[in-house]
Amino acid sequence: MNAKKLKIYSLLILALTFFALVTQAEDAAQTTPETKEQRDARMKWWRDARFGMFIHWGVYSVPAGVWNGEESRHIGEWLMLDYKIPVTEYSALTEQFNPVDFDANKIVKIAKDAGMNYIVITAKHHDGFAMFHSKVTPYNIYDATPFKRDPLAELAAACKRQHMKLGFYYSQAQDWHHAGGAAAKGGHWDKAQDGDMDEYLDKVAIPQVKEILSNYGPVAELWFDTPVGMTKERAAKFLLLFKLQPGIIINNRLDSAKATGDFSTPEQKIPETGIPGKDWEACMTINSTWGYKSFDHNFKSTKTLLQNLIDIASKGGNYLLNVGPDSKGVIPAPEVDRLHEMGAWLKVNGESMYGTSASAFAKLPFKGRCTQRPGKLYLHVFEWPADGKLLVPVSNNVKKAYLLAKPRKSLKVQADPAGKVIMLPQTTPDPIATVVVLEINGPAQVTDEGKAAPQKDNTEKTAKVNQ
Ligand code: JFZ
Repeated sequence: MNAKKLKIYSLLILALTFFALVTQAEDAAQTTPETKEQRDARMKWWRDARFGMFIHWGVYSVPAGVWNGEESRHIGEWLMLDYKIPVTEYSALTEQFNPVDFDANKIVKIAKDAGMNYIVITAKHHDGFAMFHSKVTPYNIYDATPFKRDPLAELAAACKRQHMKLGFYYSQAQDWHHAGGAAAKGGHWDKAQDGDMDEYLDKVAIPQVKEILSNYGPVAELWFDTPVGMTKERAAKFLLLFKLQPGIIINNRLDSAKATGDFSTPEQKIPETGIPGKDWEACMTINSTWGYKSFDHNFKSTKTLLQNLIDIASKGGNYLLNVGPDSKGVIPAPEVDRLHEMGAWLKVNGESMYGTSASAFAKLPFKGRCTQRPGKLYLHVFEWPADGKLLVPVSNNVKKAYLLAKPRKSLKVQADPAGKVIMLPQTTPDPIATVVVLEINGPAQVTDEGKAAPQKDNTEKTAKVNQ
């Protein structure tokens, strides 16, 4: 062997060893389970964030819930399935979809103003229409509409500029446009939809998820949905993509067993006692639809929305509140107004929401909720007590008490066998929720008044039996 050959061989061996080491490291990265500390670090921003904006926006904003002159009673984004609209007929709506008033900076500002800390937008819903410039299929907002812009790219840029976290909703299994996509409730209604689901996943869903994880900067959260037919094997192919976004947070709707993901997704409801030991995010509509419906004016009041947020926070969850931009790309004014009012409350009272943990109490002797952080209890009073006294069921030593809106004015506190009684000002400071802060020493020592209802029912039953 001459010197030149030797050099080539040793270089080759060196290269092979390097390659082997790299692949080994990659395998290890995939298989090593995350430690609790690593998971806590990854989830930190999300747990602190508390409040996010869900955006359901797609070509369904054009018909806006109306088909053949009939007003759909179901959610707007399901119009294609509800009316079994043929694929070509529905696709033709794209010609009318020209959301020229879409302003990503404005939307991010609305979210910021509302006190929201992240945005999750539909990258593709069940109608199969991609709201981004996809190279995978021409059925996307850039190629198939006169708009010729990529709203997700614009939103990603605006989020970066305004320091807002951005996540994407992607309907991975249900797709009523592409062959092989699944359809819930009765299955396909158009031959164009028939095909092999695995082929659909390999050729459409997986490559598109790869696109949204590759081309839009940091992706904070991925929100999968309706995992029809999503076996463990099929879900596993998606899991491989997540290494494109280290730190990404995934909801629990990727596989049909809900075996993967970081958080649970109660929808349109707040679990009675939260979901103990789990991270969760309640997603809710602001009126009665996710996707825009021109005639849905059933907007929840600011009071309901804020009390929902407080209720969720008191149970340790996040609130993902939905807005539905119209076919011009604009969030309807009544929705913006409500978000603005929520933001005004949060500007004063945000300390009682962001980064706090669930209530110290199983029940409260007043109408309201509680959140806490070390050394502080936040009492959210929904109904101002007529006698001006607020009983907080703790036996701790109290450092001070005050309204979060007026931190410099201390309130008097009296000891009581049932806890501590805070003397409130006579007039109701905030008709929606007044936050009273009680600073205490050490963790809350809860009195019976704040513990789960004693077996009152049982006693009554026993009493009856004894009679
Ligand atoms: C899904 C979608 O079908 C709907 O259009 C919307 O995007 C919503 C956020 O999610 O609907 C669901 C999904 C899950 C349940 C109910 C409706 N669920 O688990 O009860």
